[in-house]
Amino acid sequence: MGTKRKKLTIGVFIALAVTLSLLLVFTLPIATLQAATQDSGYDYGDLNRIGGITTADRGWLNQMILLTRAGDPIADVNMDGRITTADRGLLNQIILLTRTPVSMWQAAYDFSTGAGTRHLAKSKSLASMPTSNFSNDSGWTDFITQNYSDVAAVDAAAFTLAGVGGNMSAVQCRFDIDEKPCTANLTSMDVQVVGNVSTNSSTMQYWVWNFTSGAWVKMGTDITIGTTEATNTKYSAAESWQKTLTNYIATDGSVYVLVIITTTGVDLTIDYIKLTLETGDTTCPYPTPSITP
Ligand SMILES: [Ca+2]
Ligand SMILES: [Ca+2]
Repeated sequence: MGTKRKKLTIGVFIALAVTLSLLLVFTLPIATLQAATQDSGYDYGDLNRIGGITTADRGWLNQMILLTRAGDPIADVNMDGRITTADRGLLNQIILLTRTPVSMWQAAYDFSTGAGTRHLAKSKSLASMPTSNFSNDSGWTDFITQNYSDVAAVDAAAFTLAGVGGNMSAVQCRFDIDEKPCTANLTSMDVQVVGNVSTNSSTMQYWVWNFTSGAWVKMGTDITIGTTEATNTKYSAAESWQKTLTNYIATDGSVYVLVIITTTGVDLTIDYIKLTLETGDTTCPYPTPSITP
């Protein structure tokens, strides 16, 4: 009887171990994957994101057209990569139920899964605006494992580049994206930095490398940043870039983003940094996220 019970116990133990192993095998890779394109849960035109598209959304769209409300890629109802009165025409049709809204899909890239061969971040104190991305520029310091962890999430850990008198503090990232095959159908590219600096009323700028012109292109207007941590996001759809994102996404899926504090001699602290893409193309999303190389 004692042997039987022992066998039973061993059997239960083995079953538990197998179940746990299977759980680990199937859950761990997902948890460590870079985010792939996912349904945002909202349609283009649902500006206030409360589900359903009504005249309240049109009120917000009018404010975005008049630039009295910050632009948002969800307002790009006709998915042409910018926010204009043309979007209002389509929004009216959706409100009148003569047009079916389109789901907005999103892919977010950050360093929550660490770095990759092409998925990298570097920092530098700049004497002047760089004329190339870091693959053709010297003096950039590679992030170490701890630095990637620092900028991986909004939390107590953050990366700080100490200011150097007369120089601009900068961080440059190369994100490795999966959406290259449907670049033509991306409606927006968004850069978000959660961070702060050592001197109030400093100026921060976001730039994205244009592979066609071989130059950095500024995303949006200057951002005023201070010593209190804040979230600052810029959207290409709010900047009239239109659907020219193919200029900013290399054949291998690389996107270079440059964050600069143009006020000199200032410490730059980044708690979190993220690149997000939006699309209405349901063939664009990758059902199975691929591991960032
Ligand atoms: Ca539009
Ligand atoms: Ca952090």
